[in-house]
Amino acid sequence: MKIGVTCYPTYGGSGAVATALGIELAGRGHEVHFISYAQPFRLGRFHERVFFHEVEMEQYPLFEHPPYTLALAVALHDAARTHDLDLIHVHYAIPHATSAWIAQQMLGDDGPPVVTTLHGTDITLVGIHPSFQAITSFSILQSQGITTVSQFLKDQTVRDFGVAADDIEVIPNFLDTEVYSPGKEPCRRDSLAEPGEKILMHVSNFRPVKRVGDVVRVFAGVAERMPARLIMIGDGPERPRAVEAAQVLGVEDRVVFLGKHGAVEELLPCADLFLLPSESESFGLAALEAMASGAPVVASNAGGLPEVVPHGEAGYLFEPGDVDGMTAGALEILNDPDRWKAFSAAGRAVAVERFSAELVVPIYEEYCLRVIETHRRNLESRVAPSVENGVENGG
Ligand code: GMT
Repeated sequence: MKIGVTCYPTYGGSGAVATALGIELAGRGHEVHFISYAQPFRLGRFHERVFFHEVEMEQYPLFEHPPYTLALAVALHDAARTHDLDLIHVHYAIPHATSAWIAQQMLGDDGPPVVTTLHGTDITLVGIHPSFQAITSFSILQSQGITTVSQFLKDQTVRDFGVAADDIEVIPNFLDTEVYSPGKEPCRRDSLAEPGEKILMHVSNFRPVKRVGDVVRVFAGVAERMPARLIMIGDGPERPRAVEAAQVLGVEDRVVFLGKHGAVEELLPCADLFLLPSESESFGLAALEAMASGAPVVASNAGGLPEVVPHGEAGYLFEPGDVDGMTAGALEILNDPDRWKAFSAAGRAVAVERFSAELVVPIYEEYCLRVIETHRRNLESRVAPSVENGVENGG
């Protein structure tokens, strides 16, 4: 296949998954063209059969907000024509599914089919907003293939966007379990914490939905009872709130804000516990990365997280905002070495047995091939009757 892939290139799970999938598919012999306004943050090295096309944005004094949706549509159209793409795969519906539909309209019957992978807030938060709902719903329904990263997200999409359940394939997120693995170098505990301190970790883009204030509050509860350090990885609008919470709770000397890191696999193996107390997560890729790295998880019992983190086996899930429950759960795991070992091993096993790239990438591959084939047959059957009619009429 020759696939055009569009995703958000910035720090976030949808861009991470899109990039990993593109690289994996290229490794399986497909040609992959990333099309976005910047190079995806995890597309660092050279990979055979992987190309990057930067969307050109023309500045013009009238454009207070340059129309990225249109510029992307033009870039997708150009890439489809120049590279004879078999498929356009967009990650995150807004505005990518819309741009893909516009490109398809411009290409006419020569255009490739579109697969839209829904990731989370494109459905649960931004997509549902009245200013976006109609166009999001329309654009998703125009796609020839629709996937969601969890059953939870599929149910939300069916409920709120009028998409038939049969038209949505649930394909979970995945990771390279060699890259994310316990004990991986170069993580050194002594570079992150004092000897004897437990290391708690959080990775996110610090948006309100992540409840980073709760991360700090849970940590403060733990730090009252044992020597501990919190490593905060990522950045975003709620960072000042997290800094303030650390100051108010008097733990600022034990909270380290590392900022954004593309290679979190280098840090996660040092975590004794991973915290993800989000308001909602359609999947929770960061929790999966932590589990694969051997860290037990304390997270919210929200969205798709229960599909990823087995409660009572690889971690504990509590209602969003239940800081006391999360603190008690964290202490239970950290105070009991046998439980910690069991949870760590179980999380690793879940990652390997249910979410490894070897298992999930072929599902994506097979699905994309199916969409291409169905689209081709649909086009043929649209052409065929008119040919027959022509013959009939001519006869
Ligand atoms: O939908 C978003 O909020 C953005 C997206 C991202 O790029 O970080 O996050 C979502 O997609 C990830 C990858 O599929 C999931 O692991 C996250 O759970 C999901 N975020 C939310 O649902 C809040």
